[in-house]
Amino acid sequence: ARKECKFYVNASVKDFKNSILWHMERSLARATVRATSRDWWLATAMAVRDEIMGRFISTMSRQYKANSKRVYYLSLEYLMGRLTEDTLTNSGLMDVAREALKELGLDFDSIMASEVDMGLGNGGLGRLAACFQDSLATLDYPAVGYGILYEFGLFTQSFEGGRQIESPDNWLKFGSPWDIVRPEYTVKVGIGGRVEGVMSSTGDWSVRWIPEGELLGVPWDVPVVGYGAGTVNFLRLWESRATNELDLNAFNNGGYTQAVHQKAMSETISKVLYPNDKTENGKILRLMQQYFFVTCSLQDIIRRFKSLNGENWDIFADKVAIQLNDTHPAIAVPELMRLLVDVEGLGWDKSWEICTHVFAYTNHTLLPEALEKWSVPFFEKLLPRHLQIIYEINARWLSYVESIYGRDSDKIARLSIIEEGAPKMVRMAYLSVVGSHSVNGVAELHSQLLKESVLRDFYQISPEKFNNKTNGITPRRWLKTANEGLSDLITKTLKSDSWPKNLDELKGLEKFAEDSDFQKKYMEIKRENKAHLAKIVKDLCGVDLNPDAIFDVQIKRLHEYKRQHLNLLYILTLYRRLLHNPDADISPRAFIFGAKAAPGYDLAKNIIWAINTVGNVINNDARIKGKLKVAFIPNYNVSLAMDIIPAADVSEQISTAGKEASGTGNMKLALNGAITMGTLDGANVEILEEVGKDNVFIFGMNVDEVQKLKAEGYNPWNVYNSNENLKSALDWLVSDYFMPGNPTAFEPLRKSVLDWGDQFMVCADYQSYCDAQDRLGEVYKDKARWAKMAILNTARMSKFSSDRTISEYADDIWNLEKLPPRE
Ligand code: 26W
Repeated sequence: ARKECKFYVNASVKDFKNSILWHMERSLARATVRATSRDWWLATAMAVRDEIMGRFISTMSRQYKANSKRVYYLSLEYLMGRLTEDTLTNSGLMDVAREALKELGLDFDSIMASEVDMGLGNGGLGRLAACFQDSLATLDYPAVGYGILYEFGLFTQSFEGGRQIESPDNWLKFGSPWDIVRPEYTVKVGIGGRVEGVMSSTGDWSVRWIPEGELLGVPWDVPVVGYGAGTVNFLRLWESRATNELDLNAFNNGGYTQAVHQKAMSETISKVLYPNDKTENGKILRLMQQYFFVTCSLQDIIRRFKSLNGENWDIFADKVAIQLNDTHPAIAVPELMRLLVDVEGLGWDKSWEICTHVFAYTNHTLLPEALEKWSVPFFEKLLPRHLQIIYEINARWLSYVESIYGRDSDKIARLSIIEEGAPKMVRMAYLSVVGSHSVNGVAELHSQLLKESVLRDFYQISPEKFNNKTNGITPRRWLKTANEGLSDLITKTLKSDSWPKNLDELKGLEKFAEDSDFQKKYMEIKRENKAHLAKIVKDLCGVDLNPDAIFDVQIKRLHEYKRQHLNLLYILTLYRRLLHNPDADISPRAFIFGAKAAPGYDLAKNIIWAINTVGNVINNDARIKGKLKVAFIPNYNVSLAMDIIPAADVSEQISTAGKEASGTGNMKLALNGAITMGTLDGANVEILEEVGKDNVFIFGMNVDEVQKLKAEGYNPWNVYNSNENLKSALDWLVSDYFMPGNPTAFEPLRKSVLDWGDQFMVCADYQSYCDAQDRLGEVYKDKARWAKMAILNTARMSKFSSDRTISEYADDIWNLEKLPPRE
């Protein structure tokens, strides 16, 4: 049965236990009697690390010797979560580690819980990057993920009086056993200054950037162990440091404080992850972060290329593929041009040819406010040479446009990389499209809409660039590690343990969907997971959840387009119904939320406050006999997701159609047997295709209907005035029933869906949503039917393995070969 994993690490429990004890003494200088949970976790992590280092080194030397093409994934975010448990799963050491800790008299789960999440991302985009690293290594693709080693990850969320409070996530305070520093690969980064023309020895004029300041990028590597441990790739995360030269100069001139200040400034660059997951706020430090990690990564790529291939630039694109994770690394296009033209001395045309063969761009959002633009004056100040290069790219691009359409000034203005205005802006998405050979969206619907809306003019000129790569998730973390109970049942039922690497095997569960014995086992595991989550919720929220209630889960960033407030309106409607008739025969429900709001996003914060406040009243209302509960779990992150997802019955995916590019939580939840309550948006459309219409609840307007209603002139007041339940729910929210003495507290929420035009059509979809929720409540009463639906969801999710997604990227975009270890 271990056939698929012939490279699994072999260690005996006895050796592993000794290794933990060895590290406790030699690495941590701790007597076991005094060791804390964290010490035990650290010693365990070090013991695992020892076992995989050999694989890490042999993967690197194998890839080096083969001089194989590599893909370099450039992402400003990696939302990795905890690393130890996942590494245990993938290396095959999970059982050994469990047993070893047990023999030491320790509880595995609580020891593992001592690890702080590596939360270097906001949400979907960062988590996708993490799932992709897992699949790349599992499939034996040569790959490096480049990013920033933020000292502070996404803020920690807590609630005070139901309102969100942010505090810094000092995750690296005590270091991490998974980060390996590589000072020998430190690179220099210029900033500011001016551009100069210089005469070369052959008499040619060339241009040079004379930066005003310089700092250093120091790489930290995080090993990425593939499932089966045949391949161990790595993430290379850059930390910014001040250069010593700079310090010394200022010091000699008597400017000690100035020198220290400079140093602090340089080290600020990698200090903190920006917590906005949609609206770009145009902070110059963020542009500096983008440039910093891009130049470090490109210099590293070029160093590696040259060490193997010298100056044979003709084969650069045969050895290097670079994926741009959204526009955040788009500055890579002019930076690679600068490195090739100014530093390596290649001609413009040749350099441009290389660029467009190497780069590919993934778009993750259609929301106009999330499309990055940087002001030209910023560029002038920070990256004067890059601005010149961007102008040159644009001039050549627009003359090409003109060669197609003639002097159509409207067309030219629409296609220009530079947006006219005061100030002028650089459109990073356009720069990415022009500089890449591939542009992809992240679900079928999203890719289609990209071609029809934001990138329409570009699609008309270069249709061959455009393609779709529907997102995926790694089944190792999101099923095997997160849901052990279900994983064991699957392995026993299929009589195979290779499904984590070959998720299509799950289809084999279909024939058990109506088997009452299997249903019973499947639902028992779900119930155990719910009981486990109920404990966590009790602990974190003080709310008692009944494991027999429907666990209805909405976990994702808080955003108006995701419509957590639509969910709240249904909760209010149900609550009112129960107050009118406390004996109503409804399936008891627990609504569970997890969501962080961007610190500056006032309406999102108002929605959090409203859910907490309404929830508090409901949870303490004895009249409804515990039939309704609301829990908002604070500080939603990857680790909490791993506890919540296996316990979910219902997955809320209720964005306004056309707004959610894909979603990936929808995939994780369905894989774990939660039934989707969703709109026809993003990957929900494809989930419906896979599971069939009987195994999902679809409601609301589709994209065409949304567009049509907008065009006709949508007025939420008309819905409000004609829908008694909606009117009551919205009015109730601003009465003093929920907020005695402060009835206007949730006025912003109410206004957003009435006075301010209801941009996300909450009112328009309200009735359809309530109807679907009521239907779901009825279906849940039929236990066998529900079990069948849940099982079929698990059985039919194999399309959404990130292994499938990564194989498609490798074949269609990167032209990348696997490099497996020899048997
Ligand atoms: C500039 C500020 C900013 C920061 C992050 C703008 C946009 C972003 C991301 C693109 C937001 C994001 O995470 N998008 C999500 O990407 C997921 C992975 O493809 C998709 O599943 C989600 O639908 C999409 O919202």
